[in-house]
Amino acid sequence: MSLIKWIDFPALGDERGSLVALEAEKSVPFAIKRVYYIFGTKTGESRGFHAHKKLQQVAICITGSCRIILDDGQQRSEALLNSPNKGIVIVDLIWREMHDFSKDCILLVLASEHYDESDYIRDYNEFQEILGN
Ligand code: T46
Repeated sequence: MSLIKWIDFPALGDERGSLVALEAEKSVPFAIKRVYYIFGTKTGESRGFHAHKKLQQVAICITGSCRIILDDGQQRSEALLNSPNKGIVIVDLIWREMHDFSKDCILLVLASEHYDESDYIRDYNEFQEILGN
């Protein structure tokens, strides 16, 4: 089964253009404690390569595109993020990698916890050990 779980955010469009609303504990399935965005990623650079012990996130590519790989230690799934109307849910203990950022990519991320470096698992072997694999 794919690890990719999408959330559709309807565009509230009218003749002026589009608007998307992100509501904590409604369309976003947790209370949002932090928002960050990744932009200006250089051509050929990849990001991520870590998992989190306890963090829920929703990532939305509001402009441009990038490819994301999610890995639960048993299987890997991949998705193209290229729509401001679609978010991908990333739960605890999922290894993530982001590749192929377009020049104009802005990746917006909503997070359930404040930034905490001790929550990161940045070594893939340690990730597998934590999972008991
Ligand atoms: C994730 C993926 C999708 C902070 O100081 N505060 C923050 O809230 C964040 C997210 C990062 N930082 C610092 C830590 C590093 O010195 O910013 C620097 C770059 O972070 P990192 O190398 O972790 O960036 P990515 O793109 O590899 O990963 C980020 C998130 O950190 C991570 O939680 O799931 O995006």
